[in-house]
Amino acid sequence: MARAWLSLGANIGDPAAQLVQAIKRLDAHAGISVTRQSSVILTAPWGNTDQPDFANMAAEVETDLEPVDLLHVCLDIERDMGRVRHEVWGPRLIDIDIIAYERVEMHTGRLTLPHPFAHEREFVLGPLREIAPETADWIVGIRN
Ligand code: PH2
Ligand code: MG
Ligand code: MG
Repeated sequence: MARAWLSLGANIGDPAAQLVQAIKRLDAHAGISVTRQSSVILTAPWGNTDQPDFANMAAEVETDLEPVDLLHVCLDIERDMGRVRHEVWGPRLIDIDIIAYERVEMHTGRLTLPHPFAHEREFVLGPLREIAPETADWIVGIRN
């Protein structure tokens, strides 16, 4: 079993309900158990600022999936929940990003761990600190 930390975000539809739905779907997967959840916070959009505020949260999972397989489950859940990719950093029904997987450091075309921008995004670090402060510190430490 490995521990991993996810960041979830949504800013169209019913963002808080979509976060709940995404957590349920993650936990329903045979290879994933959601073990901790942060509170949900409302955050101003980062990147493309001309879009609605986001609801963001973090979750800790235990999983027997390898990082890339966990990524595919996250992308499948996004797609099943109706997400259509229009633009980078644009509005979204649901976004599920892997922030860290154990203390794995990797960089491939499909996945960079820890998440390449986590250390500069308070909407990721704030919720993560709530449930896994040592992981948040580790990310900030290796990226600075
Ligand atoms: N996600 C983005 C781009 N900008 N801003 C906030 N506040 N929260 C997000 O989750 C977010 C964002 C791309 O994934
Ligand atoms: Mg994202
Ligand atoms: Mg994403």
